This record gives sequence, structure tokens and C-alpha cells, in this order.
Amino acid sequence: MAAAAERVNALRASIAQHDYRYYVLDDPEVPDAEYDRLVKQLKALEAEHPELVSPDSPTQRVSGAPASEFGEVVHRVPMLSLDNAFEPDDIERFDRRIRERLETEDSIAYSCEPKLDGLAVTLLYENGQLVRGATRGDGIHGEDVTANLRTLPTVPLRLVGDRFPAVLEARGEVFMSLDGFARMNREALEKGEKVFVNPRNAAAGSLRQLDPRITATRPLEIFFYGVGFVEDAELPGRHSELLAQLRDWGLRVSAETTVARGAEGLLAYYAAIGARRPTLKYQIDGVVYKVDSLLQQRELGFVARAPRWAIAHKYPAQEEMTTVRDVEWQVGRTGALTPVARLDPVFVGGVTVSNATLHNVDELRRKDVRAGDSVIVRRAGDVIPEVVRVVIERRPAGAVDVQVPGVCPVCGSEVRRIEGESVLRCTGGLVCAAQRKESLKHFAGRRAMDIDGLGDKVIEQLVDTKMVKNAADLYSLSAEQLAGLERMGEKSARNLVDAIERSKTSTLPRFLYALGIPNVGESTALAVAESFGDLEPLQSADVERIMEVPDVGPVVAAAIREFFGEARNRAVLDGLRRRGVSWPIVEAERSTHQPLSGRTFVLTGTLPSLSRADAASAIRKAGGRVTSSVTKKTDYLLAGDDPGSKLTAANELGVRIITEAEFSVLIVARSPS
Ligand code: 9MJ
Repeated sequence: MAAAAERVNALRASIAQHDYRYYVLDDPEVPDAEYDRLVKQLKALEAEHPELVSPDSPTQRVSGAPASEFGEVVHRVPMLSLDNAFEPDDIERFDRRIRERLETEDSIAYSCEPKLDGLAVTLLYENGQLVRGATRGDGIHGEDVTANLRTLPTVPLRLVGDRFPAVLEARGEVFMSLDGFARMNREALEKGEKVFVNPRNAAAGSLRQLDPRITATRPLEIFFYGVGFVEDAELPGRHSELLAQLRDWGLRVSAETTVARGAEGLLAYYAAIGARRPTLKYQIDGVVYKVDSLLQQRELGFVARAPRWAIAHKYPAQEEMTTVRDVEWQVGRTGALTPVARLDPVFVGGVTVSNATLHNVDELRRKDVRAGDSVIVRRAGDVIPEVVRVVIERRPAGAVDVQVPGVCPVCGSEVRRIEGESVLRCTGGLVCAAQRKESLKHFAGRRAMDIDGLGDKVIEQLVDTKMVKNAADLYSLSAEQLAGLERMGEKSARNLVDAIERSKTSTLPRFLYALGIPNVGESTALAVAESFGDLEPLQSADVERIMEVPDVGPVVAAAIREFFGEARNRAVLDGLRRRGVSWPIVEAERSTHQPLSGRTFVLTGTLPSLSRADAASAIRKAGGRVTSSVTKKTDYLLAGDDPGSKLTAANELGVRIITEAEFSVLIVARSPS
């Protein structure tokens, strides 16, 4: 009996320590399987000795029956809100006001934190045990959501160590990661349930469930950023030290926090986090600056519900509402028709947006976007703006459904939809001016033939005036002809002719990529070039031979075969060669030593020294395959900094994850002696 109690305690301590290493330090000590084994042992012991079950046991996260409503909690120390700032000037003024109030010329030290876009909560620990959790509510009264907060794996039921205050109210933000949100919505869709609009609403909806068993299934997380009521403790003198202290007690704090000095330091932090914002695993709507010295904080005090010593510096909203003027169809390089919403211009994600993609017919139908609709537009990072959803409550009477075109809006050729695909395609090929323009833009692009000065506007004029019908025609243009175009001086015309001339000396991978064969991106072009060495053998190769190229499947092989089988394309290729476009023959001879033969790799993130293209090329030369997504067949994920969702997938599937350093060892280690 005593032995069982001891064993139960030891298991709980051990599980708590692993939780701390995993969630707070982000540095797990044992594999998941070992952790699961400990939990299983604890469950078994508790089943045998029910009298040993206690509320802070990790097996008791989900407990209690569904509530009919939440109880009210009165916060002993009010939960403050923050003043907002948007412009650098606001921050300069904030910093100046603080120095004036503190009557100092010295630069002020600030604790800087990302501002999570979720819900503020407070967690009460008595003698290290979690006893209550509540929402912020109006700052004075919140809702008792203890049973729900207990289900978050990142909320410790018991603090770590023994040097914590007798009473500690820890405050933080509950949120849902972007991955978690996407996963949850995917599952909801599959089950035909309601999907949430954004991670913030999903977090709020999940935390306010009356049945904690539902909350337990939702991927909620927390970061702590401060304290409320504290009893019987010497707290450190600085906010940054307080955050470190919270971390030591087992409360998870964002890894992005830092200390900066003066307005300049704050603005640098804002820019640095802003640049990383699109790659963060969760949504933030700004950053928060807090005077670091708690003594200075006390001196500064509060106005109304907000402290004078802190401010939230917001990023431009990534989602805004606007009105759809019309939905038009854009024709791309391969003839794909994309529905595009023309919008009343709206400032979102830092730029003015007046067009947003609707991706394809199925998306258009699913979102049911009509002219006149109010829509939510989203722009995150450098991603093209998209319509998230229609605000259906605001749909005007008589909003008209979008017609799917039967013929190409540019050339009038028939539009076809391939069985099983969402894509509508114009069948006009190079007859279609839109396709011609887009293929020329692609051909001239920096990663293709790299023709400096041949921008979109020039290409549009060249096609509209029929001076250029295909890529080969570019190489017969004279400076005189070009100087006749709008906004083209003699000097730029001459420069452009020179740039076109220079592009004649190319490489086979670039040239193949420039042709714009459907589904042939840069890495496929490189693999094909390395396998064939020159254009002629590729032109006469059959599908089976093309499929021998590493990473080329039947769809890509068929696209390549079809491209070269087309007489019009062959004529353009002849024209290009006749006018002097050339490349050195690629050493088709492969390294005979193939240490990675039969191994499949996926690359993700930024590698310390190799570019992704170089790493891919090294893998292929060594006989390995490079694919774009992680599956059960993947042998290795070569991961650099900021790896993204492939890392999650690899972890889930148990795919081996290696660094660049390990990769170089792998190549060497598998070399023959
Ligand atoms: C968020 N939302 O991440 C505060 N917050 O501090 C951070 N919110 C805050 N601090 C005092 N990092 C009141 C609110």
C-alpha cells in the first residue's frame, strides 16, 4: 500500500518533469512512447488503488460533469487591458511620456513580448496546486472555466519545484496554433460540423464549452506573461526576471520575449517579430512593451483600466471586410481559369488590396461569393490576398450568382474541365493572348531566362501589338521596334535588346524551366536536364524513358511528352535554337558512387550553408530521390531553420529528421572506403 503510494508519487513527479521539459523548455528528455508508458503505469496503479487518485494527477485532466453555466469569479487584482499603438510616432511618444513621468533622461529598459491573439485567462495556484482558472471577462468579473483550463496540456496542475509562493495567480493568453486550427477544422468538415472562422474564435469557442470533454479534444495552448495576486513571496525586481521565474515554476512563456532599450529598441523588436510573423506557428496581432523595472511600473501606475507602463503595438490587420464589385476570370500560362474577386480597395496586411483570388470553381462555389457581397479578405505575409468567406448576414437582395464561362474570356476558345479536377482550362493554347502573355512572362522571369527589363507591361504591349507571338520572336526584336512602345526610351530599348542577347547563353535546366511545361518546376527541370544532358534526346524520348528521371511520375512525364509532341512547340524550339539560344551540355555522366540509392528525402526550412537546390542536387547525384511532401515512404526529412508543417508531419509519421551536419555525415558515412 505504502509502496503503491510511493510509486504513484514517483510516477507523477516523473510525468510532471517530462511535461516541463516538453512544454516549457521545448526540450523533451524521453521519446513519446516512454512518456505514454509512464502514464499507462500510473493509470493502472490508480485503477488498482482508487483512494490514491488526486485532483492534481495527470490522469485527472478531464474531470467533472458538463456544467449548465459558468460560475462568476471576482478578480482580486483587476485584469488590465492595454492601450494600443499603430505608428512609430505613438511609440516615441509612449517612451517620452514615461521618461517625463519618471523624470529621467536615461533610456528605459522594456520587456518585449509577442501579443498573442487569443483570450486572457488567470490561473490560481495555492501551495503549488491549480485550484481555479478564469477568463478575463470585463477585467473585474470573469467566468470560472477551471474544468476547461485543466484539460490544456500546457497548463500545469502542479507547479515545479518547491520555491513557489503560497498563493500565485499566473496570467496568460490561451490560443490555438495555426496547425491545430487547421487540423480541427479539417476534422470538423469531415464530420459535417461547423468550422471556425479563425484561430481566435476557435480558441474562445473551445474554452467556453460547458463540457470539458469537448475542450479536451481542442488543440488549445497557453503562454504566461504576468502575475496577479501573489502571497508570501519575494518577486524579482524586473518583469523579464519574473517571466524567467514563471518558466522555472513550470509555466510556459513565449520564447520570443526579450529586453530592449528606448523607442529605437522597441521599433527594432517590432520589425524583427513582424518579419517572422508569417512563419510563427500562431497568430499574433502585435507586440507588447512593458517597462521592465517593477519599481518604475509602480511609480507609473494606471489610467482607467490600462497601465501607463505598457502598450500594445499592433500590426496591420491581416483580415478586413470589404465589398465584391465583380468576379472575373483570369487566364494563366497553362490556360487555367482562375476566378478573381474585384474588390472595393481595402487596407489589409499592410497594403491596399483590390483583387483577391478565389482559387478555382469549386472554391468559388463552396464560398458562394457573389457580386455585391461583403467578404472577409485575408493577406498574410507575402501570400496573395484571398477571400476567406462571405458575411452572409450582409448579402444584399438580388446579389447575382457568378456565371462559369463556357468560352475563354480572352480568346473565345472553348473552356474545358478535366474530369476529377477543379481547374477550368482555355483550350486556345498559344492562340490565346492571355496564355501567350503569361508564358512570355514566365519565360523572361528571373529564375528562367532572366531577361532584365522585359517586364509585364512591355510583354503585354508586345503581344497586343502582335510584335511577338512566341518566345522565339523576342530574339528578332530590334531596338528601333522596341523604342516605339509606350514609356520606352531609346536607351532602355537598347538595354533590353542587350539583355535579350545576353539571355541566349543559358543553361539547360533554366531553359527547360522557362518553357513552362505544365508541372515542370525548377527541380524537375534540373533532374530532367541531368538525366538527358541535352535537348535532342529529351525531345525524342518516350514516356517510359522520361519516367526514369528521379522524381518524375506518369503525370509529369506525359506533360513533357505532350509538350514536345506538339508541332507548334517544336517550331518555337527550332526558332529559339536558330536564333542562337544555347547552353552547355550537362554532364550526363552520374557519379558512379550512389550512397543514397533508394532513399527518399524531403527538404524543409533554411539550411545553414547549402541552398535547398544544392542539397537536392547532391541527393540526386548520390542516387537519392527528393520529393515535396512527407509520407510514410519518406526516409529522411532534411530540416533547417523555420521548418514549418513538414516537420510536424515527419514527427507524426516517425520519419527520421536530420540536420545539414548529419546529412553530410550520411553522404560520407555511406561512401565506399
Ligand atoms: C498577450 N496577449 O500576449 C499582455 N499579452 O499584459 C501579453 N497580453 C498583457 N501581455 C498586461 N504578452 C495586460 C495584458
